[in-house]
Amino acid sequence: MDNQMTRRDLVKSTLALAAVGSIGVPDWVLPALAQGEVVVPFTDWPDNYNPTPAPDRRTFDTRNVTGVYTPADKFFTTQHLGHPEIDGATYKLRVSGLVDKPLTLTLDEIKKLGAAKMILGFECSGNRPPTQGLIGNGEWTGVPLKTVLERAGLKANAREIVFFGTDKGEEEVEWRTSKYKVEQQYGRSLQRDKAMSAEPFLAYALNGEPLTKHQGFPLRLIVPGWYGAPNVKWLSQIHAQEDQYLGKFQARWYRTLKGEMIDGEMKWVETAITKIHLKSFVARVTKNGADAKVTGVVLNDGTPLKSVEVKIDDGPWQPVTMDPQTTAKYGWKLFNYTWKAAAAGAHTIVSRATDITGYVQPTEQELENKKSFLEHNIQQVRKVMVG
Ligand SMILES: Nc1nc2c(c(=O)[nH]1)N[C@H]1C(S)=C(S)[C@@H](COP(=O)(O)O)O[C@H]1N2
Ligand SMILES: [Mo]
Repeated sequence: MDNQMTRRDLVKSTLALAAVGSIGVPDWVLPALAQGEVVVPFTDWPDNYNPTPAPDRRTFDTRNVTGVYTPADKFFTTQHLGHPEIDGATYKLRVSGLVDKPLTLTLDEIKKLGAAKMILGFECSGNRPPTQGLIGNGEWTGVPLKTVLERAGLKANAREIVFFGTDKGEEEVEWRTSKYKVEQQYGRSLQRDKAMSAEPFLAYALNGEPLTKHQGFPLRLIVPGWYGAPNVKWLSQIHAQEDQYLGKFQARWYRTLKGEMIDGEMKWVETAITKIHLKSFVARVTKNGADAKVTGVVLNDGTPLKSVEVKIDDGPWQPVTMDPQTTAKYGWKLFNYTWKAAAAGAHTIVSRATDITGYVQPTEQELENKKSFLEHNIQQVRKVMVG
């Protein structure tokens, strides 16, 4: 499957959708154990692990990873202001602000603009060891954002494109002497060039089915290769403006604080959460006879990989075998490694990925000066107990 949303693909996938509907996306299968195969437990996994810690939160049990399509009811879900219920029949997307032609589009009108498909994964920027459960991957269908923005016609001074969700919440007003709150929507923005680039799209389906309420029904923004925060769910309005958008979730939340030594002095640098930092982790280990099978996940911003390696205890780094079914540019990549003669007892397994620019997933020590927990892509040392 092609990952780029070219006009040709658009036409092709529209036709394919019309012909076969949602058929074609294989069903999810839980990892099956072969005769004699047993799961090797992780001793660093939390005893009280609960994949659904609250009605509006769900993590994906990464130990069950098997392939490309995370089913909707297993896809992680997280949001700040609860789940709005939207009626698809009366839903409208507004495109407003510095545009030649403000638009109001129904869901049907949006669907008629395109049905491009892309296999992609993303994680919440807060996703981290030991469980790494704020991650998912699937086939998304939608309309290139560019198509909608071109239709509205961005004015020359439209420098910032803001995306508002339907979800609202009270925010305390700062710089006021008495406590006071106002209700605001979840909002995120993209700079004009990024918004008009080929890849961001407005998704209305996951794995061939309409988005569920949790995933942002009926429409959400997807920015391929970026962390989850910009993927605005329950999208109700796209607003073009000249000024930078300084809403809470854009300008105050989702920041990384990292120290950099400059001329012997620590400088504190704050950066915005955008592209997914190269990450790999061991997700599952099983044993059959003497040998163990290690399965892991790699996710990044789409930069091609150079290598993925694993290390058992203090042994040498060893190359893994990449799963030939997980090759989509922005999708997660799965890997396997055969751990020969895995002896009974406690062991550690760590993986590290390197991309073609030479960037190597950092060790925990190398990320020591990153003081906030977002973008935590360390080489995760997994602890296991072989029976
Ligand atoms: N409208 C809206 N969109 C949102 C959010 C939100 O709170 N409201 N949370 C963001 C964050 S932080 C993440 S990680 C992803 C999670 O997407 P998912 O629930 O489909 O996994 O949605 C993003 N989009
Ligand atoms: Mo997130």
